[in-house]
Amino acid sequence: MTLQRVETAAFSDQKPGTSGLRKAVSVFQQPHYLENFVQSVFSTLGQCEGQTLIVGGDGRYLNDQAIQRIVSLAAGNRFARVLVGRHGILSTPAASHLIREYGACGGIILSASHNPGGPDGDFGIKFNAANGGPATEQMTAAIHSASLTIDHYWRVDMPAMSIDELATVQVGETRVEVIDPVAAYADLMASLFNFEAIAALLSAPGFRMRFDAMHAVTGPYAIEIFERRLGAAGGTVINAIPLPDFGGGHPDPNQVHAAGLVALCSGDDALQFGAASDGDGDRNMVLGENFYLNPCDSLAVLAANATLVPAYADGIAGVARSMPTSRAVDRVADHLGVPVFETPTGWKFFGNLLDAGRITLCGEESFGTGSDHVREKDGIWAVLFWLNLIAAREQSLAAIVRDHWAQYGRDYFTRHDYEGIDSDAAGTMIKGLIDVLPNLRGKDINGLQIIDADEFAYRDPVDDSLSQGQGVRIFFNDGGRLVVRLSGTGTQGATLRLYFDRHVDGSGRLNADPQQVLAPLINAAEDLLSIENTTGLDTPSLIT
Ligand code: VG1
Ligand code: CO
Repeated sequence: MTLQRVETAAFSDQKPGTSGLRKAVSVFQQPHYLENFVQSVFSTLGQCEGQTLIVGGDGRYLNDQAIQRIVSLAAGNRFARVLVGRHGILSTPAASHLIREYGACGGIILSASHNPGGPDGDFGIKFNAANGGPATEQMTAAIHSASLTIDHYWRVDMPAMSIDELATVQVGETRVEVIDPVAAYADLMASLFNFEAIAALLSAPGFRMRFDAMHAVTGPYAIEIFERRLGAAGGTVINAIPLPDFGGGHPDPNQVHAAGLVALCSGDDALQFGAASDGDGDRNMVLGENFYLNPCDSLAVLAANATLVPAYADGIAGVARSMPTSRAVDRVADHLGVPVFETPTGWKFFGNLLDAGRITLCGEESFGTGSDHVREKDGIWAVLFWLNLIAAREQSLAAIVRDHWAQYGRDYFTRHDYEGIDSDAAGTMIKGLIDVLPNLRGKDINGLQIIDADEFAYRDPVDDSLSQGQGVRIFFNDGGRLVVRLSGTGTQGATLRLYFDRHVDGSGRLNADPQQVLAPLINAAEDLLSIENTTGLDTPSLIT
């Protein structure tokens, strides 16, 4: 095995988005494309000698090959130790945990998360730093600038190694260990939740649940945790085998892409509990019997009930939510007398707050919830949290949420996505909106009045860094809010995201359809943005 210096030319399109570098598989198949980016990560880290690196992915197409190439690059950059998940598998939260557990300087997670996989789908590379969390904005910018000037990378010429059995192999100066991807994570979960109470719930007559792994990474984790350790009946975990193309599906746990699970939780024979996760295991959708739980409400209810879970029995230090997430959790924080932080979209913005002990729980409207147990959102963790609450409160999921609304009121929320639209048209629309922001205050639209409008900027209270241009917020006189931003995770054209929320207090209408309650705001958005004209779409591609 020899150390090689390989000459290369920079690519101009390796700027990471909201969550890593995400591109069509064909883009990653260009010679040197993957190597350039990974070397840019290692060069940004600086000193790799003597360090430990964690590597794994969600099992999608290219995962195996990419792991071989990353091991060879890690050896070329003289890492002391590389830990690889068996079969190349590591969920995003499990990788975050391993980085922390092994004192690694970081980890590479191969995933395009909820984007479809397969040869015609997407691939992605995320780098998480030593705290276990996504690289900060500053580090991401440094990686991008390294990718623009790279002219060589280092690798060790090695035969393909087997990653299907636990083993240790020496590659140059680097010890490569294939490890169990599930065990440490399952142990962590057992240390946080009341497994005895959850096991009793799962075996109680009249409680039936399914966990839909969507043929993505959580299958092996869910089988170990729900079926083996908690004793749920065989078959509780469905679509449990990770497949390179996710069985042709779209591993995004929402009402549209997990429609099969929604059907199982609907009707006369509905299950009492359903849950799903995404490609890389960091998202969650949780359903009750004939009851859809909005992720914004989920975060609020978890915060309000946290002390019922052993890990949070002493209370929570604070909470954070991404800006587009509804303000439901803010009401809980006020009630508890703990701080609430509003951050830009993307988990990287929670890391400093978690590291500094300023928050314990955080979440995003995009089916992401998490805590200080790792530095990523965590799908299975959220499901266990809910099961723990249902067991502790001896109430159904719907009853818990309805009690919550009765106390705090309900923050009706919906997100409308317009996918695959023309990037230039989308950019022009957003720019046009930003230009008129100063004139919007006081304007009447469709029976509503705008009381405030701004472009969201965030100053990190820990390191004082400033992140600007993080989406437009428009506040209305009925307490409603419209948020407008473009997605940073798509790979084709642009995706316009519109987020609507409005609070109704506890004595008001609590069980209405969010689309109806929010219709005045939705109509105001059409008036303000001429969405149909700009996007060419007369209805959203996706409504959550
Ligand atoms: C989306 C979500 C965001 C989430 C990100 C990564 O980003 O809106 O809340 O953090 O995906 O999630 P964007 O820029 O497309 O809106 V995942 O599960 O891809 O790691
Ligand atoms: Co994900």
